[in-house]
Amino acid sequence: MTDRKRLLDQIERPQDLHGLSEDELRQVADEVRSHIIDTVGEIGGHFGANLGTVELTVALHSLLDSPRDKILWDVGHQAYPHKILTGRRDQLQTIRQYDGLAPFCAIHESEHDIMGAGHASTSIGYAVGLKEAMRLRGEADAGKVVAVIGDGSMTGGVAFEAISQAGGLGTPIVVVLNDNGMSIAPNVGALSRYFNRVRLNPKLYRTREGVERKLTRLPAGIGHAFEHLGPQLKESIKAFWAPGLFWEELDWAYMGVIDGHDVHALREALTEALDAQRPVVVHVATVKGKGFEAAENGGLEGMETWHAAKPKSIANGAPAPAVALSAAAKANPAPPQYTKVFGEALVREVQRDPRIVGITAAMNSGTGLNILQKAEPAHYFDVGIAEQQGVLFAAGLALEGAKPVVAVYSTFLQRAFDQIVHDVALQSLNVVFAMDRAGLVGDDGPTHHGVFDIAYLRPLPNMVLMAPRDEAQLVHLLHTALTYDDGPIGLRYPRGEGTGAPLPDQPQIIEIGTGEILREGERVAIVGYGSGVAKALEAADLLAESGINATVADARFAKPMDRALLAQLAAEHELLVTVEEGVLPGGFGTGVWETLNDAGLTVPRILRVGLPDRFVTHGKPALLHAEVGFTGERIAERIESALREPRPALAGR
Ligand SMILES: Cc1ncc(C[n+]2csc(CCOP(=O)(O)OP(=O)(O)O)c2C)c(N)n1
Repeated sequence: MTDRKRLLDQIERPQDLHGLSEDELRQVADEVRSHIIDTVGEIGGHFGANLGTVELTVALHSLLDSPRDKILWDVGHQAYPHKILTGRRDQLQTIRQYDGLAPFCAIHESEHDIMGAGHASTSIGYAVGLKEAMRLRGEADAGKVVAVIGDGSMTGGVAFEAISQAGGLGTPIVVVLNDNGMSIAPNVGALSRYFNRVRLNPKLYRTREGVERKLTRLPAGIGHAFEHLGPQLKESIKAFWAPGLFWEELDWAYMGVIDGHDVHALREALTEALDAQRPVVVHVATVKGKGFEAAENGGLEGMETWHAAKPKSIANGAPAPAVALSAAAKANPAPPQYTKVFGEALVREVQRDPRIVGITAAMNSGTGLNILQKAEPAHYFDVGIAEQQGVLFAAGLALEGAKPVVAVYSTFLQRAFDQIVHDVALQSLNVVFAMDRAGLVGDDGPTHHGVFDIAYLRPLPNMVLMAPRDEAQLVHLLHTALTYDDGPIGLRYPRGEGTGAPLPDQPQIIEIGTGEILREGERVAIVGYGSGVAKALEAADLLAESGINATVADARFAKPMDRALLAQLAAEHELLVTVEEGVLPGGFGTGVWETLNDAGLTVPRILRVGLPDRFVTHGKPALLHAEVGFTGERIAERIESALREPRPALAGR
C-alpha cells in the first residue's frame, strides 16, 4: 500500500466517498484499518470492534449524506472509522486523552455524531425518535436513519422496547445488526445462540448471493412434517429457510446474512434496506479484530484480549513484544487491582457459604467475576448487557434464600435504578451490589465515571452503604456484607490498584454503621469515605508540614452513618471536612451534615470535598483529579484557608 497514493488523506468529509469506485472504497477501508491499528496500537483504546466496522462504515458513508442522514453508533466504541471519515482522521491520535477526541460519539464534538453514547443498547430508541420527529413535522424524507448495534448490545432489553415500538408504528428506519458473536467476552443467552445459528450457517451466504434477500416464511403445509424432525435438523432448516422469522413476526423486514467485510455486498443490501419504507434489520456478520492476526485468528480469547489495546501494545501491525520488568519493578510489585482482590475474595466467600452467587452483566473480566467463573462455575452468572435483569435475577435468587452479589460498574448500575428501589430495597432483600469503578474512571470519560451511586442509593430505605479505604478493607467489607442478612448493601470501590495494604488471612466482620479514627489531632477533623480516606491522609500529611495536626477518620459507611463518631468529631473540632469521590449534591458530605443537624448537634463549619455538580471530561485520572481539586494538596490548601478565615467555608469548589 505504501507506493499507492493514500486516498484517505483526501477524505475530509463523508461526501468525499461518494464519487469513488468500489475498488477505491475498498482501498479507503484498508487505509482506515491501518490507521486504526497504528494509532490505537500506540496510544491504546477500543480496538477489535473498530476493525470489525471498517467496511460497514465506508459502505454506509458512501451511500448516505451525513449529517442529513443519520448514523447512530450503539455504545460508540466501534465508531473510530466513523470519526476518521467525518473530519477527525488526524485527531484520532488524541482520542480518550485529556482535551482530545471523546472516547465514544459525542454530540458536542461533531455534527456527524448524532447521539451521545457510551452505555449500550440505546441507538434503536433514538432512531425511532428521530424518524418519528421527522414524520411529525411532515418531513418524513428529511433524512435516512440508521442504527448500528452489536449482537452484545442487542441483549439489552431497552433495544427490544425500541424494536417493539418501531415495529408497531412501522417507523422506516434501518437497524444494522453488527454480529460478531462477541460482547466484550463471548456473547451469552438464547438470543446470542439464535444469532449464532443464523450467522454460522454458511449456506445463507451462498444461496442469497445476488438474489432477493428478503425473507420468505416456511412454505405452508410443511409445518406438520417439520414438527417431527430431530431438533438439530429442525434448527438447520429453520436457519436456512427463515433466519429472520423472529424479526418478521415483529413486523420488521429482515435481510441477511451479509458479509460485513464485503463492501459490494454491504452496499447492495444497504441500498435495498434504505429504500424500504418500513423498519428493516440488516444482519451483518463481522469479525472482531478483522485484519489484525492476533485477534482475528486468536479464537474467542484473542477477540476478547483485543477488545481494547493497551498503549504501545502494537508495533508494525503486530502485538509488541512484552517489555521485561526492571529489577526495581520486580522487587516492588505494584499492589493488586481492587477488581482482582474482589474476585478472589468472592471465591473464598462462595467456598465458605455455598448460597453465595456472583452475577455480571457482560463484564466478566472487568468485574473480576472471571475468577469466580473459573473457580466455581456453578456460582457464576452472566446475564448479558442487561443490568436490570441482573438485579431482578438477584431479587429472585434472594427470595429463595441465595445470597447474590451483583458485580457491576457503578455507572452501569444506574440503568437498574428502579429494580434497586422497587424490587430489592422495598422488599428488603439480601442483595449485595459490588460497585467497581466507583469514582472518576479516567479515559472512558463522563459516560463511565462512577460518581452518582452514593447520591442515588443513599435516600433508599433499608440500604446499607459501605466503601473500603484500601484492598484489605475491601476483603473485610465484602465478608461483612455477605454475613449480613437484613437487607441490601451497596459496596463501592475504585478502579485501579489498591494502596498496598497487606491482605488479611481471615476476613473480619465490621460492625455496620461504624467508622474508625485513624489519626488524632485538633482543630480540624477530616472524614474520608472510600477512596476519600487516602486523600484525607495525604492532606493531613501536608498540613502537618505547616504545623496543623489534623484528625483523620474513615467513615466506612455512608449509611447508616456513625452518629456517635460524628458527634465526637463535631464537638472536638472547629472544622469538619468530608472527602468523597462522588458528586457533592446528595452525597456523603451532605449525609454528614444531615446527620449532625438532625441529631440536634452543634454543627461546626463543614467543608465538603468531592466532585462538582457538572459532568467531568475524560483523561488520565491524575489530570481529572487535579481539575476538580480532588488531591491532597488542594484539600490541604482549602483547609488552611478555611482555618484562617473566620467566615464559614463554602461547599463545593
Ligand atoms: C449498559 C452497558 N453495560 C455494559 C457496557 C460495557 N460494554 C461496552 S462494549 C460492550 C460489548 C458490546 O458488544 P457488542 O455490542 O456486540 O459490540 P462489539 O464490541 O462486539 O462490536 C460492553 C458490555 C456498556 N457500554 N453499557
